[in-house]
Amino acid sequence: MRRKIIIFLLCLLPLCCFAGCNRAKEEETDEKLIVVGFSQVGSESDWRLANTASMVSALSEENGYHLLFDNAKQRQENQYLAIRNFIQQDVDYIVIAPISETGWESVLAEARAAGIPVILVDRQVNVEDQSLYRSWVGSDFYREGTEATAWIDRQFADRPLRILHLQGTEGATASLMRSKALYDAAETHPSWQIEASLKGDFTEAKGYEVTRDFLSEGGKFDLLYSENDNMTFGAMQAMDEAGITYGEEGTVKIVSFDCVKNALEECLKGKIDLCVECNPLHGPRVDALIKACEAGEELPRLSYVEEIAFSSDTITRELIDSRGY
Ligand code: GZL
Repeated sequence: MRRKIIIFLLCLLPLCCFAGCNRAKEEETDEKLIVVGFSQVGSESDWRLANTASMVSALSEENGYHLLFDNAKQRQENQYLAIRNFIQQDVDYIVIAPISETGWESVLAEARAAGIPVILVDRQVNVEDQSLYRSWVGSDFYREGTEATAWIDRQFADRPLRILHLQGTEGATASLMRSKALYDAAETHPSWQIEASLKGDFTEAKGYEVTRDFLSEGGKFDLLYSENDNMTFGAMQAMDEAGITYGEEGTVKIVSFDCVKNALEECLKGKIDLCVECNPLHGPRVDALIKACEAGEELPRLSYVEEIAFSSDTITRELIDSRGY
């Protein structure tokens, strides 16, 4: 019996070696892949979908990555869970699109204690200890806001102006800064009256609901300042239902942020008067930051993406067709 067992085992030997080599080869191949855990805010807007697509495309196996992706569904506690899971899996890098600025000290300290570099994209985090993350790439949201208020000033100067303000997710840098730009401009334009600042959470559904309720309570406004395109789409539906016209020929002017494709189409139709771009294509920048880190280079603390604005008289079909999102 022993002899048979030995012969049987000898027959298995090449298979084990192959499997072992094969495993070693896989490990060797896997060793070449940089493992990245990415905690994404959610899928609340067209902008977010474009941001996710850019990150997934850049952090691909072809580019040398093994990506672990988590969608937090707009809940910060889900981001905490995902990051701790990435730490347990001992990933090489953690990338976070933080839903809001506060509440990050503990989980970022855990990543640092585990020796895992953290890169932030899009919104920022408000932490004393700057060593809790290596680098951030995103937009200058306050500049986006001043781009919008400068346009409003050119259109209305010091004429009386009633503004309806739709705010994005509470505590998100994009909302905090776009709101601050509006409030600062209203300070220097006494004839501008912010009728209400309503919380739309960057979603179309909420943008519709809060605008519909404002109108049904007799609210009036001459300009909609909406902190993202999806809330704008919701507000447009509420205005349609209330028989309120908007855009170039309408009674209400619309200023919107993001410049997602559907918003630029509405701008081309003259329905949205100003679209302020917020560039979601962070993937290639994060890829470059990680590769620089791998090469032992010092990372820039902040990297701002380039952005512009389009009005209904500057947008063209060619521009829309030429854009990456
Ligand atoms: C901006 C980003 C915002 C977008 C919204 O960088 O944080 O979140 O403006 C998205 O569309 O939901």
